Amino acid sequence: NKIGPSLMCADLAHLADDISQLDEAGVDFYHLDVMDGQFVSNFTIGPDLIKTIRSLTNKPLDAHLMIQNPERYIDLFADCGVDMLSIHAEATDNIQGTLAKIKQLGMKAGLALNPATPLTVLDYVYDVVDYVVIMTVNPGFSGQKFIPATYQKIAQLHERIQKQERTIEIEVDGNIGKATIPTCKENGATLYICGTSSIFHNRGTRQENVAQTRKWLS
Ligand code: S6P
Ligand code: MG
Repeated sequence: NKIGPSLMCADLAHLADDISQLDEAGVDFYHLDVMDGQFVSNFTIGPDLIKTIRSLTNKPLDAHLMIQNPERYIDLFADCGVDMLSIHAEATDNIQGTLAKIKQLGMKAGLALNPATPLTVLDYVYDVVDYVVIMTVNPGFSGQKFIPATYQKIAQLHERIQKQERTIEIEVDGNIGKATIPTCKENGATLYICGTSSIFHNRGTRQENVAQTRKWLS
C-alpha cells in the first residue's frame, strides 16, 4: 500500500520544506490536483507549479486532472514530468483514446470516477487503464466528508480487477484517514491520497503524521 500526499493541502508558502520533510518521511509518491473552474468550481495547481515540484523531488508525481475535455492537455502534462496521469470519466467523450494516449507518452493512465459514476464506464478499458481513482468525496475541495456508499464501490471494483490479467491499482481520494483507511484497505484499495485528514493538519509534524498514517495502513 502506498501513501501519496495531496500537495494542494501543503503549506504553499513553504512548499520546498514540506516536500523535503515528506521525502524524508518516506512517502511513496505525490498527488497533484489540477482544476479548471469548469469541471469543478475551484482552481489549484497548474503546469508551472508541477514543473517546480518536479525539480524538488525524485518521487513519482501523480496528477489528477479535474478538467473538462482533458484530451486537450495530455502532452502538456507529459512535458511537466508527471509519472501518473488521471482523467475523469465524466469529463470526456473519449475515455479509451485519452487513456491510450497517456500510456503512449510513457505515463501510467488513471481513470477517476465521481462518487455517483458507475463502474460500468470501465467495462471496455481494462486493457488500457493502470489505476482507477475512486473519489470518496465529490471532487473540488479538501476537507470534505467521506461518502460511505463508495466503500462498496471499492470492493466491487476490486472483484472486477481480480478477473483481469493485468495489475490495476485502486486509488482512493477524499477524507482518507484514521476512520476510513481500515475499510478502504479491507475492500482492496492500494494507493492512498492523504490530505487534511491524515498528514496536513497541525497536530503533529509531517514526519509524525506520515508515520501515523503508515500505522493505520498496516
Ligand atoms: C479533491 C481532491 C483531493 C483532495 C484530498 C484532500 O477534489 O481531488 O485530492 O486534495 O482529498 O484530502 P482531505 O483529507 O482533505 O479530504
Ligand atoms: Mg485528487
